[in-house]
Amino acid sequence: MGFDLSSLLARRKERKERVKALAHRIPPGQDLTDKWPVLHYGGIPRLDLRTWQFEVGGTVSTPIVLSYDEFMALPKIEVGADMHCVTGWSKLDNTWYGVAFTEIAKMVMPLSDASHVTISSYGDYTTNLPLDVLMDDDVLFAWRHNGEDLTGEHGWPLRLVVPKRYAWKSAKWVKGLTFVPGDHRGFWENLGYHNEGDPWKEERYSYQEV
Ligand SMILES: Nc1nc2c(c(=O)[nH]1)N[C@H]1C(S)=C(S)[C@@H](COP(=O)(O)O)O[C@H]1N2
Ligand SMILES: [Mo]
Repeated sequence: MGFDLSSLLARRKERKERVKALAHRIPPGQDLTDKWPVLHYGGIPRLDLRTWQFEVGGTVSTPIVLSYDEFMALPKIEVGADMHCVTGWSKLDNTWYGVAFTEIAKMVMPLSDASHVTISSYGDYTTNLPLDVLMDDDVLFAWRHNGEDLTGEHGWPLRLVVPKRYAWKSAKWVKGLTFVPGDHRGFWENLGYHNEGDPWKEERYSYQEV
């Protein structure tokens, strides 16, 4: 049998129609993907749940250090969200399961001068966000995606998910948070990426910052 041109054209037409129907959910300059690409700098940290800790400090009333079991015992939520990577792919309709950022904020009680948070990962990655962005009800620390435990490459045992920002702000292998008065750029933010990273404003690179 030869090359099946008509089925190729049919598939292309189908995809074109799907993209058109979902256009309002695909930010400028982004392309729809059905796969789930793996993207990170460096290796996948090897973590042992018996020694794993989640540590929150900085300008808060009550710093905390949680073991894995303590973290898993917190109240859980489910969030449906789209994911946008600055390299150009968008993956729609992800269902995340985990602990809301607001749950952690309630435990530590940020002081009034805590305007930003630095998120740190095992393996030395960091990223930064304003506290008010993190307090959104779709921000969570997740360990399940579409009904399955995350794999190591996608951030197991725990990753941050910030749907309204480019995905480099959604740190994998989260280790802890530092509440800070004032803003301190993280790993990619220091390497030429935008400090805010709103995909709908196409805030990709630091040279766009005013
Ligand atoms: N710790 C850590 N988290 C990270 C990164 C990283 O390099 N290290 N890369 C970010 C980037 S650029 C993206 S697009 C998403 C990708 O998540 P995924 O690999 O689960 O698709 O993870 C983000 N979280
Ligand atoms: Mo990314």
